[in-house]
Amino acid sequence: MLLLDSNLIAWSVSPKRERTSSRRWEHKILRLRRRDAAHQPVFFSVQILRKIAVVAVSWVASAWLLVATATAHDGIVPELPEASSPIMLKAASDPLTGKSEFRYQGNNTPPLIRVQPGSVLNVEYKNELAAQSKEDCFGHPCMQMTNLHFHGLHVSPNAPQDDVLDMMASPGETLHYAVQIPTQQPPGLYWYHTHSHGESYMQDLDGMSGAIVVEGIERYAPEVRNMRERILVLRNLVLPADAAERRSVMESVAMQTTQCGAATEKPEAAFTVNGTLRPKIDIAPGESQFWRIVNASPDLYADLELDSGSFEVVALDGMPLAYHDPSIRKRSMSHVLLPPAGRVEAIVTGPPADSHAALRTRCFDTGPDGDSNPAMVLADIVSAQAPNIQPRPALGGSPVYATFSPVILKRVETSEPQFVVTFTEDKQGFYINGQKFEMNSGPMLTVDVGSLQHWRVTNSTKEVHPFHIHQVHFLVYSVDGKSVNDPEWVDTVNVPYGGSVDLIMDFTDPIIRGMSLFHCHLLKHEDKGMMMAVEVVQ
Ligand SMILES: [Cu+2]
Repeated sequence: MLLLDSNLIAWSVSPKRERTSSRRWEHKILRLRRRDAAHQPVFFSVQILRKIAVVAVSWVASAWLLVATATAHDGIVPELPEASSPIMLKAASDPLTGKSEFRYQGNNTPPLIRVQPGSVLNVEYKNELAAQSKEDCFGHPCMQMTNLHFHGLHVSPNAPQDDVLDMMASPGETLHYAVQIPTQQPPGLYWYHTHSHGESYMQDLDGMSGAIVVEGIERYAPEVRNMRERILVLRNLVLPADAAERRSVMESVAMQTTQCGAATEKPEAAFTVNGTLRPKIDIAPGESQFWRIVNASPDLYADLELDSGSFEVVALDGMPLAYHDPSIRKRSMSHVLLPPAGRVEAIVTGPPADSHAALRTRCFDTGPDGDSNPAMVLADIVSAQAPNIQPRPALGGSPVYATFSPVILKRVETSEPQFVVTFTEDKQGFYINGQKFEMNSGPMLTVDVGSLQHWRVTNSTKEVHPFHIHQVHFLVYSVDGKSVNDPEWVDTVNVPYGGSVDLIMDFTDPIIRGMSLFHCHLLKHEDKGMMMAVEVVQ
């Protein structure tokens, strides 16, 4: 079981305050909607502006394509700017395209945030988005509200920590986060992204996301200390509307043009890696590198594969494989499925020089009602000189292990589910157990702190949905009623269409008390209602 420090338990907020604050949030929506109604001429001019913006965007896309193509010829994947607490991050609108973006130290590349377990992550997050959005969120101009979610961190769901219900900034407002990273936080790759219900998709698509590394994975996989580390953030490049440009982008990533899986719609996006289309990753023949990959796409699955061999996986969704079982240090995987929000951390070995290897995503079958998710190349692997690596400093202390007794796990697995999540959808929206999330929705259920629970997630639709819950990891031990060979602790899992997954939810951590949200991580579905809250109580 976990060793817990009671000093870390803080920031408890009563459910009553949550609801009051949610109402405050609704007032903000009303205020914004009224503003639209009161200023119809302004709204009209936004429509015109949007048309101008489309022309401008198309021009920018062409210009960008040239840059991207140039990148594909010369470009090694860019390294990301780094940030550590305290961090001043801004949300801003690109004046030309109207797209939302993060700004950090005057740059619009979202930084990689590094945190130490046991430290406080202070982020001042200022909403400087244009008051009137040029972007469309499901038939309305986007509301331009924003906040941050610290995906996967085992931290309090209450303000000023990982709270996406109470903490919401309108343009001009600033949020002050003070996130207490537990000393026993599994070290690994996490990520931050905005979580404003109704516009999460658009903001994430615009690139409002970034990687978080909780330091100390060397405690579980000592060999990675001496390896070159690569942080790779996958995002979408929406395919241009112009047929020739569209074809050009598709060809540049060798995108599959035949139908992939049961989905019949055309592909809508290509993957970028650290903001570039098909960059090169340099590695010396035989060199081992430590790749830490986050799928920050709002809707694409990455079924990652290397031409040159397997991934020696050390961690999934930030969770070292050894964390729950010290006997497992790493696992060799020929391909790794990352649903939107998923992460993998793996050792990759450089292929022989001039072997023309690539990092690819395979075709992923999203189901007859799903979006096209074709195979494509993410990055080329090119030969480099062996680098001179300075080993990273080792963090003091020995690794924390959270091992549950196999007898207890078996008992939970074989019990009837304590809660069943059923995903459904129709033309009006997306539902969990027949309900659509609203900001004033109370919790759908209450669970006790200290419990392990058997949850079943059933997908009654004809497309896949990735299930995610804030603040906790869960063990995926059964898919479509069949036991999984190598059960894994993750925070996001694909639920097959017409199928189900059985999970052991870990609510044992007393830090996590309050309202935890669970939702589909296809963010359009979340925005359209496929989200609910569980209240974790003492
Ligand atoms: Cu979904």
